[in-house]
Amino acid sequence: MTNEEILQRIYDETLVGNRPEVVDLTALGLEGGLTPETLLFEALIPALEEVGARFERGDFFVPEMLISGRAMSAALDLLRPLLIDSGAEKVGTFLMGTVKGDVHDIGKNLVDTMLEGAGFTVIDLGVQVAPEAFVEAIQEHQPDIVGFSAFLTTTMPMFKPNIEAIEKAGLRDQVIIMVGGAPVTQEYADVMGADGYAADATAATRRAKELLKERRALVRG
Ligand code: B1M
Repeated sequence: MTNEEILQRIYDETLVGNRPEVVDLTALGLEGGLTPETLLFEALIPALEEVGARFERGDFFVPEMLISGRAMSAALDLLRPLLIDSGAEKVGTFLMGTVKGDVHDIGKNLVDTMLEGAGFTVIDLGVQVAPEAFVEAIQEHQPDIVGFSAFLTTTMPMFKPNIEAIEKAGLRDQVIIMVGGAPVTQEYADVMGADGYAADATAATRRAKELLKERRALVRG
């Protein structure tokens, strides 16, 4: 099979949620010299975008979305060590979580992976994270940055109560707050009072490093 054919088959099998096949093909692609980035951006992510489009059209339902998501997550497990193994110097601690009411985690996990690859220590609180849980974790881990992911228009308003809870606990000055997720925009992040926003995992890593650099320069005076 050529690499082109492998990518096409990963796309097709992710679309129908054939997890064992997606895992085998991903391994085959890596053996054939495809990079983790190519596998992600040219096969796996486009397949999930198509799943979303079919769901919107009413051609797919929640179970189809679920099995495609599981196939993607299994491939991501295979790619994660390769994306992280960059030997990057430790730059800071990033506390991450998907907001309350939202169970999507694939995109968040990908952001985690890219951050770890760039040298961040990531503490991930998982999905459906309540404002109080973020506050407790900040007190416990003293992260440099706190990141909220939201993937639904109905859950992105949770950024506000999260930020308010952090303010109420007197911790707002201690942390940089970043937000992201498919429906989120820079304008929305600004209105919510976040310090930073990014559209995807690569941009999130870049923005996190920039914000940290700005903060450290400010502290040094
Ligand atoms: Co859901 N879902 N889903 N879903 N799902 C979407 C998000 C949707 C867009 C599909 C659609 O209609 N086209 C739609 C949301 C519409 C909206 O509100 N605008 C939707 C819906 C409606 C729902 C339900 C309500 C369906 C229902 O029950 N009727 C339900 C909600 C459940 C809940 O959370 N309460 C639901 C459930 C599910 C599953 C559980 C079946 C499954 C999730 C599996 C899982 O995550 N473990 C699922 C899936 C798989 C999807 C789609 C198909 C794929 C999501 C994905 O993983 N994308 C999705 C359609 C789509 O995205 N086009 C859809 C790939 C991922 C790499 O991209 O998530 O965008 P993304 O992550 C990016 C960026 O967002 C960014 O970087 C990531 C990596 O590049 N990013 C950050 C993320 N976090 C960041 C944080 C940052 C910065 C950047 O800083 C802190």
